[in-house]
Amino acid sequence: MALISLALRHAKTYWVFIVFVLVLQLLSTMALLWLPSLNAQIIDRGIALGDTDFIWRTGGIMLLASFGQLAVAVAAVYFGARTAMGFGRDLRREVYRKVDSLATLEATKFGAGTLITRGTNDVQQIQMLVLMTLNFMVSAPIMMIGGIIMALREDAGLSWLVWVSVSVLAVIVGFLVWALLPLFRVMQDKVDAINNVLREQIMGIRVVRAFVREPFETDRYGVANREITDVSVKVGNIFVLMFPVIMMVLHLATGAVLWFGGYRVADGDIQVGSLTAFLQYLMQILMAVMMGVFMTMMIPRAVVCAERIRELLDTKSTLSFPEAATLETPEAGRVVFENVTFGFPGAEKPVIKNVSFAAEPGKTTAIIGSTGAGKTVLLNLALRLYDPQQGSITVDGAPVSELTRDQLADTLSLVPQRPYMFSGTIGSNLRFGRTAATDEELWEALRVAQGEDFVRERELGLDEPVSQGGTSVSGGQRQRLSIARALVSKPKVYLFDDSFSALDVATDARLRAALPSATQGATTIIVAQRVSTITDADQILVIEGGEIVGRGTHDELLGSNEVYQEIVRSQLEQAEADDDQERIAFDSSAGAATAAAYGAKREVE
Ligand code: DCP
Ligand code: MG
Repeated sequence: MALISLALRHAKTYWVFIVFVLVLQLLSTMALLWLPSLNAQIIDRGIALGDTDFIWRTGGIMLLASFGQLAVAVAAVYFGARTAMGFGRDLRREVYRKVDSLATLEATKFGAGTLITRGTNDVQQIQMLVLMTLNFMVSAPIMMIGGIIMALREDAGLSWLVWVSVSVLAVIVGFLVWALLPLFRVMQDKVDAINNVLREQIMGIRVVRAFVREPFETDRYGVANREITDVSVKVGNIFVLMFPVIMMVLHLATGAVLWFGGYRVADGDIQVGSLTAFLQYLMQILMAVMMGVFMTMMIPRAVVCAERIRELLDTKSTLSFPEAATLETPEAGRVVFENVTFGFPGAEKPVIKNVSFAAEPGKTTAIIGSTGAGKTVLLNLALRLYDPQQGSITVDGAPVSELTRDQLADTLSLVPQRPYMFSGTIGSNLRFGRTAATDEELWEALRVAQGEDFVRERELGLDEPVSQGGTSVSGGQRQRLSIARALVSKPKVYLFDDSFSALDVATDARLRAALPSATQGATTIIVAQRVSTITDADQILVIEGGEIVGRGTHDELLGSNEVYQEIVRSQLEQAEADDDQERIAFDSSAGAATAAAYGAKREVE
């Protein structure tokens, strides 16, 4: 049913083509049905009576009919193919748009592997079926019914042969198709499985190598591969049966026609020409049955694919974005969280609990907390990767849920914890948020992000190719490029998710010194691991288990907040343990304060 509804929806676009193809197929089939009877006339009238004129005339007509049929058939196939490919393209586009609109949550639920299979292989299966339908849907039934009528006109006495052979063929083939059906469903799932394993392994290849897990991963792939092989072999076995069986029925039918027909010719019931025509019609009928079978064989697989595509298309994105802008795009970028609570679907406890804060334009708001505290989730909520269950998130008073995607993208820019680069060049990646940016602007952003030097060192500079995922640059370089990318897009709100962790302390300091002039009055929210990164922030939020357990400036928190003191102390101890020398370098500005706090904490103990 999914198949029919998908097909009908798209048939609207192509109905002119479809009708045209069907008419062409009709003409072609009628020509094919006409030819054997002309042939019979040549034999029975022309040859039997020695009428050469008649032979020439009828032969000429047959020649014309053949060429006409050829031309019409070619045209039908050509337009049929165009229609089917166009249909495939539309469906692929629809799937792509859907995937694009899915919230991260739903996309993760499906998994990348199956989303890719559905958008490619599944669509292709349906596209194939559409092509076959256009080619055979009209011609097969007409050929069959027309063939039967014509055959009976030639010799009604042999009609039982038609019924017997058609029924035998239909029963056998029907049984085989019935056996194939469940296998096709399994097959498509296995294609998903193998895609998933392969994808994961390519993505995680470094880890696999590092842990020498190749044998294990190879086994995993082996299992998936064997499973798909097993199913394919089963399908293959059935196919292997199918063709000999069909051929056998065809040959038996031919033999029977000649055998029984021979007697009838000998008895003078029919003429030789009629018998020849009858044989040709029977072949056409059985061919039509075979074409029908090919189609029915494709249907089960296409139905499975259609259901899978339907399932995807029917998935309502939990996030809907307004189509047209109803609110002004925020100008200042004041981000306000009010009593925000968020939990992942199915999880017992919320990950963010009752969080309220305001991040002011021109100021830096820092978020610090242990790993798993909910810092990344908090930033993702502002970006609207998820919607909170309770509370509101606004920018300049406008709820983020009422801003269009473009407005959101113009307003907020995220430097993710794990930066991602797209295949292309350094320049194309930096222009991701604003394609119109000039080279000069890119260099300026790189300068601020402390990435200028290493890009200058590259032979091609901004045109240096970057591989998918950014694996051709180092982690720290990727992080700097990602920071530069955010700077290029010039948003009102910058969200840095632990973006300075891969930088050494000195570079970190230089970057933070350069940032304020580059971000020019924008709101900056920084998630950080190192206390030294955020000592001069206007406001620091200490977050623990999804809750804000402290807020204030560095000095305020040092005096009053135990969690913060604990973080500072542990980092200082770490630095001390590393090396006294390094402790001095730990952070020139925060060092004194940190040491003081450490002393204070010691006194308390
Ligand atoms: N979480 C989840 N499902 C996700 C993402 C996160 O269940 N798709 C959970 C795991 C964590 C909690 O949410 O317990 C908070 O995750 P965060 O990514 O927000 O944690 P942090 O960013 O604070 O940690 P880190 O400092 O390690 O980046
Ligand atoms: Mg995080």
